[in-house]
Amino acid sequence: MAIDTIFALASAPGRAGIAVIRVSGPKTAKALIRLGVGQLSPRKATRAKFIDPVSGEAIDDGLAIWFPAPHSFTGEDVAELHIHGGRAVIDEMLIALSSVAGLRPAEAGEFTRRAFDNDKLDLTQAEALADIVDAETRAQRRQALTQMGGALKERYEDWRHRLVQALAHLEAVIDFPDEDLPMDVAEKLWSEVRDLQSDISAHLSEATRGERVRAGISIAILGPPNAGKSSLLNALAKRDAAIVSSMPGTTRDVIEVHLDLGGYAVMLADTAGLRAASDAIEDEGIRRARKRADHADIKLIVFDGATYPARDETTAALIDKASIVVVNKADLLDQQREYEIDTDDDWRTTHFISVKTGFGIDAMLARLEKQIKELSDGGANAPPSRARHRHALSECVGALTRAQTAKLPELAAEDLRLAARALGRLTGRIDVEDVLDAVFRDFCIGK
Ligand SMILES: Nc1nc2c(ncn2[C@@H]2O[C@H](COP(=O)(O)OP(=O)(O)OP(=O)(O)O)[C@@H](O)[C@H]2O)c(=O)[nH]1
Ligand SMILES: [Mg+2]
Repeated sequence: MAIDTIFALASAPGRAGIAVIRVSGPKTAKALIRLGVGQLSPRKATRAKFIDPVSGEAIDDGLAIWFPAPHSFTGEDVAELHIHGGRAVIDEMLIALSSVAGLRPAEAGEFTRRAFDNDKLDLTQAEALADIVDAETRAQRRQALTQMGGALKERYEDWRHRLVQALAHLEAVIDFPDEDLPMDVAEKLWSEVRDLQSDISAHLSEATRGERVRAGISIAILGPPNAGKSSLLNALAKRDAAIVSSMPGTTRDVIEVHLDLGGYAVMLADTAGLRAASDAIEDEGIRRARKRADHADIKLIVFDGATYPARDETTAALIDKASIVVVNKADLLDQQREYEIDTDDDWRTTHFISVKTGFGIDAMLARLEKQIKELSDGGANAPPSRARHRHALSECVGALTRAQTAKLPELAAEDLRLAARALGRLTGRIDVEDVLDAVFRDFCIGK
C-alpha cells in the first residue's frame, strides 16, 4: 500500500512572527517542486518563494529545509517550511499543499507514529516528546529531555537483552540436559536474574518521584475556617483564584491552582475550613478537604494567628512528617519572629506568616521549595515517569520473583518470558522470540 504524504502546521495556531509547516512522506520532494521551491540540498535552510500550484500566485517568502530519508524526524522524506505566521499565509499554504496529489493533512500524533514505526524512537521517547512539549517547569523539561535522549529506552533494552539471554540459557538447560553445556550455566543465569530483579526494583522505587516531577507535586492547604488559607493560595498564585472573606466557612470546594515553585510543577489546593459543618454543602466540602489531605505529597497546615497560641485540634491531628506548619496573621501577634521550633513535637518548625503584610512568606516558601526539591530530586537521573511504566515494571519484578521460586524449570522459563515481555511493552518492541538466536549463538547446539 502506498504511504500517504502528510502535512501539518507544526507550530501553534494563531498569529505569530513565524509558522512552521512540516511535510513527511514519499511525495515531499514533488510537493516542493509544485510549490515552486524546486530541488534543495539536504539539511540546509534555503530562502524560498512559495507559489500556489493552482493559481500560480505567490503565497509567501520564507525558508525551506529538506531532510531526505532516512535522516529525518520520521525517517521519511521530510520538508520544513518556515513561513510568516499570519492566518491567511498559513491557510493558503495548507490549501496549496492539499492541492498536490498524494498529500493529505496529518492526523494527531501521526508524525511521531511514523518515527516510531521507522525505529527513530521507542515508546518512552515518544512519551517524552509529548512531555517536553507540555513541560511548564524546569524540572519537567529536564526530565523529559533526559528521557527523550533515550535514558529509559537504553536501560529497558539492556535489561530486556540480559533477560532474554538468561531465558535462552534456561531453555538450553531444559532442552539439552545431556549436552555438553558449561557446568555453571544454571548458576550464572540465576545470579543474573537476581541482579536484574534488584536493579529493576531499585528503578521502580523511583517511580513516585518521576511521576511527581511530571504531573506536579500535590500540596493541600488545610486548617480551621478563617485562618487565611484562601488568602495564602491567592498570594502564592499571585491572583485571586479563591474567594476571601471574613466569614468563616467561605471556601466549600477544593480550589486548585497550578504553579511553578522553584522550577517544579505544583498543584496547590485550597480547601474548606475544618470544623463541625453548619450544612450539608459545607460537610461535603470538609469531606473533600480530608480526602485531599490523604493524597497530598505536602500538607500546608495553617492555624489562625487571631486565636494563637490556641491551636485547632482537628487541624493539629492532621500534622504528619509531610506537613509544614504555619500560623497566619502574624501581624496580630506581638512577637516578630519568623519561626519557632516546637520541642514537644519532634522539633517541628512552626512558621509565622502574615499574608496581609507579607511577613515570613519568603522563609516559608524557602522551606516549601526545599521540601519539594527533596521529593523530586536525588536518585537516578531518569526515573520512570508514568503509571504505564510503573505497571509494566512491577509486572516484570513480579514475574522475576515467581521465576526464582517456580517448581519446574519450564514454569520458570514462562515467567522469564513474561518478564521480558513486560520490558518489551515499555519500549514497544515485543518480539521475545530472539531467544533461540541467543541459544544458538551462545552454545552452537544442534550444529
Ligand atoms: N490580619 C490579617 N488578616 C488576614 C490575613 N490573612 C487573611 N486575613 C483575613 O482573614 C479572613 C479570612 O481569610 P480567608 O483567606 O478567606 O480564610 P480561609 O482560611 O480561606 O477561610 P475559610 O474559607 O472560611 O475556611 C479575611 O478577612 C482575610 O482578609 C493576615 O495575614 N492578617
Ligand atoms: Mg477559604
